[in-house]
Amino acid sequence: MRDTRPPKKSESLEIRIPYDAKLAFMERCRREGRSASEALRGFIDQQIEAPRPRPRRWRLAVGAMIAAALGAVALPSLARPADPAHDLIRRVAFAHLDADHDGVVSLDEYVRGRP
Ligand SMILES: [Ca+2]
Repeated sequence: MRDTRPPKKSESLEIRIPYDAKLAFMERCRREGRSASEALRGFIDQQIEAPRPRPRRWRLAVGAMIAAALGAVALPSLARPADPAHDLIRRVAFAHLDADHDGVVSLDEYVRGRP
């Protein structure tokens, strides 16, 4: 017989983020009527289920031309697949900058949010 119950939530994950980013994230979760745990579990599930982006050939070609033109080794950084941890950090950093949580970082928010 197949067990159809959802897997037990036995593991925890601790992250360190700026205080303002935590407050902004918690406020957004509150407005959306969900807990921070629910939001983060949803994000993690999306990252696990999402197909990994494949680099397009033209990107590799452009990367190779730039690397050749500059005499640099640009190709490895252009071909690097998206990292879920970096994506989370970018989202938290964006939430930190987007003070009024409208999904857009204005010039004022950008300037105020810079260290
Ligand atoms: Ca904003």
